[in-house]
Amino acid sequence: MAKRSRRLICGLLALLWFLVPHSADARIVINEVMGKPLHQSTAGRYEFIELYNSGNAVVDISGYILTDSADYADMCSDPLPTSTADHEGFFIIPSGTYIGANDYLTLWHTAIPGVTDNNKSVVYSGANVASIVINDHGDDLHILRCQNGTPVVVDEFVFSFDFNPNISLERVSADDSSNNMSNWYESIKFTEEDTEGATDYIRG
Ligand SMILES: [Ca+2]
Ligand SMILES: [Ca+2]
Repeated sequence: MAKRSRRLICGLLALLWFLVPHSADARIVINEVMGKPLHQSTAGRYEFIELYNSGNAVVDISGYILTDSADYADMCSDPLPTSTADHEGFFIIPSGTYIGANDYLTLWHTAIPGVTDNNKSVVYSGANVASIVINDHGDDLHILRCQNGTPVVVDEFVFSFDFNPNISLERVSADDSSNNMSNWYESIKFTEEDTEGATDYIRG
C-alpha cells in the first residue's frame, strides 16, 4: 500500500474515533445505593442500585455484569463461573437494556408492582449464582463489561458504611471518584416507613 494511502486511512480512522460515540468514553456510574431497606435488609429485598449515564449518548449496557463479589477476574469466561470464592452474587444485564444520555436506570433486588415494571428498572434475579445482597455495613459493588473475555470495570463502589434503615446513599458528583466517601450523602427520601407492598417508595 502506498504511504499516502496508509496516511489517509490512518487519518480517517482517527477522525472516526473522535466522531463516533464509543463505549470507552461513556460514563456510567453507580449513583445511588439502597443497602438496608426497612425490615428487609438481610434478605436483600427492596435493595436497589441506581446507575447514571452522565454522557451525551445512549449507552447499551446489555451484557454488563453487576456483582457484589471481589472475585470477578474470571467472570467473563465462558461458561460463567458457577460459584465465586467469596460466595457473593452476579447478574448479567439482559440484552436490550439501554441508559439514555443524562438518564438513569435502577437495578432492583425485588420486583415491586407499580415501581419496577418500567423500562428504567431491571430486577436482578435469575441468572446469578447467588442473590446479590448488599451488606448493611458496606460491600463491594462492581459494574463490569467484558472485553475479549476479560472484565473491564465500568464503575465500582467498594465501601464500608453502616446504613441507616431505609436511607440510601446518593452520589454527589458523577465526575468525582465512586470510592471517595465524601462523594456520597445519606438521602432522606426514604424515611417513610416501608410497607410490604413498598408502594410508598419515593424515587427522584
Ligand atoms: Ca442489606
Ligand atoms: Ca454482598
